[in-house]
Amino acid sequence: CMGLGFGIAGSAYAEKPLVLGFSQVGAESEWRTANTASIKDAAKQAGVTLKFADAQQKQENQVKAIRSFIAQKVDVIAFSPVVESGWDTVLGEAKAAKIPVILTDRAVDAKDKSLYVTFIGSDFVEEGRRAGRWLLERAKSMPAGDINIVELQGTVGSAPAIDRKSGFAEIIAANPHLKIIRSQSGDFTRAKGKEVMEAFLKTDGKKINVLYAHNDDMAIGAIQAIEEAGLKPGKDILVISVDGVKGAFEAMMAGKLNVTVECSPLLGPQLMKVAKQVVAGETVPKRITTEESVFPAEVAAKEFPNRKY
Ligand code: GZL
Repeated sequence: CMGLGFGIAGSAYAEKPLVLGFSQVGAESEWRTANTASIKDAAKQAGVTLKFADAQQKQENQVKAIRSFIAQKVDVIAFSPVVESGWDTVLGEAKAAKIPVILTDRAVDAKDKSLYVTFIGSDFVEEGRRAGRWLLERAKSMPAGDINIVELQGTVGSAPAIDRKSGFAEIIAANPHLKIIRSQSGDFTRAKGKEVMEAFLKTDGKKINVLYAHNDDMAIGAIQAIEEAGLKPGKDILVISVDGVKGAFEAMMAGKLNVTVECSPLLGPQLMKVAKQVVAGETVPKRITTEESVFPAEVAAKEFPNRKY
């Protein structure tokens, strides 16, 4: 009795593959490209039909993509919101269409928590605290007097930029000599990170002791600017960043970056597992936090062969 989903052995019921609509921020950094690869590979492994849209870091493109997933009646929607706010309307449309939404990587500031089923991602405030704790410790062996810090922020309004800034500031407040003298967004890209660091060097060059960059790509861009200004990154100006991408390990092995705080982009497998649980009507935790560590330059060479992104 083919087609009835049971009967002769071997005609096992072919489960209809789950259809997942994913709206990605863009392709702005090494982290992002690794995150995209993880999601696409995991979908293939899990037999999930993935509809993938790249928003080129524009919120309106993410809203359009989510609306198109709703129109296509996908089983589940997932996305990494480029900024925290402005999602309530479109998430309300997904809820009205009875399509569950999973947040990955970045959070939204929606008051109504029923607009999404769960948020899978890092604790960005803790990442900022880890960067701050490294500097607090390092400051103990630096010359007395003020330690001037310049900060390259991530995309304005994004959860990682807001949270990495606040976590870092919270920790360094313990040492009044640690002063953030300039802070500006480099939009998480190498190009912008270099451009903003050039401006910092022009106005405050010799005074700068430390750079805190919210991601490795901006740090790598800034390292080029520091070298072009005739200074030694990692020595004349300490460089602290976040993500832990291969480029950061290469910079640390070259002595140009002092520490990177890991932020794992490998969220694909967890996303597919949770998407299947959600569609199967299972309850999942409202918040799933990725486990991460900190990699100072001293361990870079040993750790590098283990890196997956
Ligand atoms: C963090 C992620 C950030 C990375 C950047 O989870 O949202 O966006 O730190 C990326 O590299 O561009």
